[in-house]
Amino acid sequence: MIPKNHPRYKSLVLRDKIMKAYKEGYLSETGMIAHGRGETFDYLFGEKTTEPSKIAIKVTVAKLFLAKNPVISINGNVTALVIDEIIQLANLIPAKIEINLFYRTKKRVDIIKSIVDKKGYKNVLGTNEDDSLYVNGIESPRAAASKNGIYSSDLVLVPLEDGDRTEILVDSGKEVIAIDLNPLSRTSKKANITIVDNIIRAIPLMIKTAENFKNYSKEELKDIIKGFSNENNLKESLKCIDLNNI
Ligand code: PTJ
Repeated sequence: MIPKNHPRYKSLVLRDKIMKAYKEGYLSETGMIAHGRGETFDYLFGEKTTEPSKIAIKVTVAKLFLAKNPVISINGNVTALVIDEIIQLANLIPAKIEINLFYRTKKRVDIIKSIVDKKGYKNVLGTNEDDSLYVNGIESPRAAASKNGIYSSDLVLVPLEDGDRTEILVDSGKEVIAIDLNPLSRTSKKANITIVDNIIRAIPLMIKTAENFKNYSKEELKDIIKGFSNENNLKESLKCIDLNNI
């Protein structure tokens, strides 16, 4: 039981969710390490959504509405921390949800599928190996994707993705949007758009933004996207790490 008056209460609650997900068998061992790395960067950003991230979120939501077949990719960490919000966002856009695991095992896929099913979302993709095709014809588990989901998508939202897979997806001509607290990661640099923020804040803000943008015309959405540069946005994100304020 975490005492509510603990100064790091929110952070401890997240750790608890990560630990429980590991014990339930759907979060990978390295998912715990990844969470720790995320925590470090979150500290450096003052545990708040920065101005560059707010811009990246607006551009992302506009792109999600403009995409023909947008897919949100989920893994162990995403399921443990924000599965309700992911389902809400997917329904709002609408976008598909695909289970896409770096350390893929049938057991982990089945547990995540049953969690998503129990939430009332019935069409989660990426659960059936036979339905998988290889992006760009690269016969590696890194390139496996479901036929009606990531394989045929024009836009993939990847909260917490590995660099190799991001590269494969970008090289196949898909628009790749990452959420990654590390602005220096290969994923952050390779993605077309990177939201440098904690998924626990980024996804709820995306939902709010989607509610605001849902009646916008295509022209209005295109205006929001104009002039965005991921390279510049990452540089601006790095400037938000102000060591003098720590
Ligand atoms: O469930 P699986 O098998 O797909 O595995 C998932 C992990 C995350 C273990 C796998 O994709 C992996 O190894 O990822 P990396 O290469 O460690 O990258 C994870 C990135 O996510 C790191 O740059 C972290 O800083 C960042 N990160 C961690 N927690 C969060 C985060 N970014 C946003 N929000 C977080 N809560």
